[in-house]
Amino acid sequence: MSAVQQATAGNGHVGRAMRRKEDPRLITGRASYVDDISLTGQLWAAWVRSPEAHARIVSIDTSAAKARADVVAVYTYEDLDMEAGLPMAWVPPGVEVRTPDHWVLAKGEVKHVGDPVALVVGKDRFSVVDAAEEVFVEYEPLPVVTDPEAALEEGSPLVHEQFGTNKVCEWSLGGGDLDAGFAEADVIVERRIVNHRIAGAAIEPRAVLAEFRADKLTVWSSTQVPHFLRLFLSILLGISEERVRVIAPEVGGGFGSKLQIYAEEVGCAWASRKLGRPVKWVETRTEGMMVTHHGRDQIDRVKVGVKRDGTLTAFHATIIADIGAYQMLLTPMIPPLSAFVMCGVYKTPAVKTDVINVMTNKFPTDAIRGAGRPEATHMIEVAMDQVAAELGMDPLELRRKNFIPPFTDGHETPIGITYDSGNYKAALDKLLERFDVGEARRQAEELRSRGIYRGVGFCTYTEICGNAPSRMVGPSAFGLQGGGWESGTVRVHASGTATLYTGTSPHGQGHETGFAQIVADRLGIDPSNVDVIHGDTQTGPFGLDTYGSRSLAVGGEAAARAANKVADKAKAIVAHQLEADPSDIELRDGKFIVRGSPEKGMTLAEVAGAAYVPENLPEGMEPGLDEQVFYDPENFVFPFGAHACVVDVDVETGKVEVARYVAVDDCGPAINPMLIDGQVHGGITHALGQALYEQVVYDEEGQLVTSTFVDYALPTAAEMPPFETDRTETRSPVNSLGVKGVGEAGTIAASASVTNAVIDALRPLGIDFINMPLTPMRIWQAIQEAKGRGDGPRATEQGRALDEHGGGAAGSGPTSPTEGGAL
Ligand code: MCN
Repeated sequence: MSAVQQATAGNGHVGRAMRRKEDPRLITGRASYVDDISLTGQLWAAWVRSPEAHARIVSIDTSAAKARADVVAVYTYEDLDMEAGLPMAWVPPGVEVRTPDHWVLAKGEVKHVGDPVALVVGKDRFSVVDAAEEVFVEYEPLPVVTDPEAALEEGSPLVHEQFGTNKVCEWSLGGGDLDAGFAEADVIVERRIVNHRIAGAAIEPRAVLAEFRADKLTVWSSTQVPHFLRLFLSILLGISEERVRVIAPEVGGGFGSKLQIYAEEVGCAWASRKLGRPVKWVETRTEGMMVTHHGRDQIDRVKVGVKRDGTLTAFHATIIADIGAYQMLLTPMIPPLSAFVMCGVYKTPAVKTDVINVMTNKFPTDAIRGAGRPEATHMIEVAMDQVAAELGMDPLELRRKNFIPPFTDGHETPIGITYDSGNYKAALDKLLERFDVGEARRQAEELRSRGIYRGVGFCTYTEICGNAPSRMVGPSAFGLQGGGWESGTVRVHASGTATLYTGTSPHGQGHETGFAQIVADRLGIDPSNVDVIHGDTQTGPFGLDTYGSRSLAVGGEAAARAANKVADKAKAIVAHQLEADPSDIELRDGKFIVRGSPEKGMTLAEVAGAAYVPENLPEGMEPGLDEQVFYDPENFVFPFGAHACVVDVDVETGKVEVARYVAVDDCGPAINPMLIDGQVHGGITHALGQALYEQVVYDEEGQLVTSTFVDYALPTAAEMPPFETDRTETRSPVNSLGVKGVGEAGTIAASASVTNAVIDALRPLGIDFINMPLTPMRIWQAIQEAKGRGDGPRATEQGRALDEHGGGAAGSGPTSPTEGGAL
């Protein structure tokens, strides 16, 4: 029986748009976040943070703070008895990565605004903050560098003097003959594409509560990676791993920003052991903007070679990544992740990515939703529209001409990455069934005659997720100091209900529902009778947590395999009890039956009864109904899709409104279409937020300008258009579920489609290219500059090529105060 048949044979829960099991407690306020937990004798932590972006610490006077009755202790670097600083987990073979020490409290110098200088622990949440203000630090300011290109220049201020350079490392991945590809090209298009710095901005701020009691450390943290955190707490604090327990209770979003080992987590655990009392810290929003890792921040140069007929011949991307002042868990590894999908969905014969990681006096970057793939897709897909305009070709025609033809069992790209399965044409065809591009273009023309500048943009993408095959990412291959497997344990209780322990750690994705559907179908029970336990290192086996849209393709598959093992044992028990052959037992309508005799069968409850009251089990069979699987995939999975965006640009104010957004994504067979829709909605919102509103801005002195949600313009539901979503379903050959990830897909596709739409709207005004963020100010300035050049409204080549195409309805968007960078 195939995996699909097996999945549906139970009760057909897989594929159903079931409502999320976790939602009732979340929406009725009964869920428990870290800040909801308090312990007897609990103390509070506050951090004294550097107001300077780069300075030598001349002196720290803690006496006034220590003298306060409400303060229990004040610590500086000298008090820390830790052998090592915060971890960085990427050591690529053959590449030197300059990695500075990154202590929990600054040692001698501060390197960015917010660098922690002292830790104050006291009795009360608020007075400890007052006490932190009574720690007096004298700084000797040092020269600051915030521009990554300037940081690479000879004579630039150095973030870490000892390296003699701000360059962290150079890393490349390519394949095919790039020189020949460009020599063969009739047209070469080059663009400097800025992918600006953004924040994760989860609604629940980070929080940690640490308790060291009876030689055991328990840490509650708002983290995506409880298993990693336990390992590193054990290493950094020298506490044997079995005596460290990390619990990620309810986590209110992470978007990559909680895939980290933070100073505050290690510092609170350390202080709790030192003081013998629980220590708690809850981030303020300003701290969140300042010292929770950022993402993107790249200057990308793309060079595309193409023949006059639209055949791509070569693609070269050079990434200058501003990774900030230190290297956190995966910081220098994120820009290289772009390289894995730099071929996009196209047959381009020669593709190369060169990455230069650069340090500046800003907070470090690391994984934010998509982590490298939104940047790559933005480069490729914005460049495709630029190429189309240069050739006077319909951008969709250009894409179709270069699509990799459909494949079901592997396509090797010139860079040596093998995509699992793909049908890019089918996704685009489905998009165009829902989105009448001719009509959209006609409407745009008509609106333009009334002074409304409407643009239509597309993105066809693939991405890489489901990380990861350990042999492909591990220490001797890509250099990640870890594996990519996942664990799943299915425990059937005596009454016939089940618990799944998963090593993934969801923080909004809905695993409790989707994973329950998978297990339920394999055991013939209802998903409401499958409890999914996650985020507690003590309850289940070691796991590798949630990020990189890996959970379903790796953790869901582990759960499925564990449930299959339970089902196999159940079948053996049923066969024995009913005197049939195990191969004749099948699961149908919630019962393990003898094939052809539906009246002869046992429910899971009956099987569990037999397994736990083992007077009649097959010879040699152990009692119990409990199975565990560690699953390491053979390959990554490569979701894909096609998105269309319609925008209206107000040329008087520069404000962009997204009028329509249509997304067709392919993440293999849906486990739960409602979960997928939620993920796609959130993902698109994330990218529209980056493209139109959000930007982390530092001034030239390295001061953070955007430290609140007043300055950092996070979109709300009110700014988003109604999303129209659809799917194609192309099975992945990698796992038995056939599934691919979807948690980041929307974010990966949407910044390019909206940028292309805005450029399409602005072309008649003489603007052929503009970088994100597409804020009113930036667009207005571009329009004024075009006017200054004397570029009046005009029909572009691209406009003419698309004359037969057309539009949608109107939406809305906020103005954003954030600006920065040149066009
Ligand atoms: N799914 C499905 N059928 C498929 C594919 C996926 O039903 N064929 C469901 C899965 O069962 C799961 C959800 O879609 O419930 C996402 O699955 P997957 O793509 O495996 O992604 P992960 O669960 O690993 O989530 C990680 C991903 C990342 S990397 C970021 S960042 C992100 C995201 O998910 N952060 C989020 N989605 C988020 N959603 C919320 N609410 N909050 C965040 O912080």
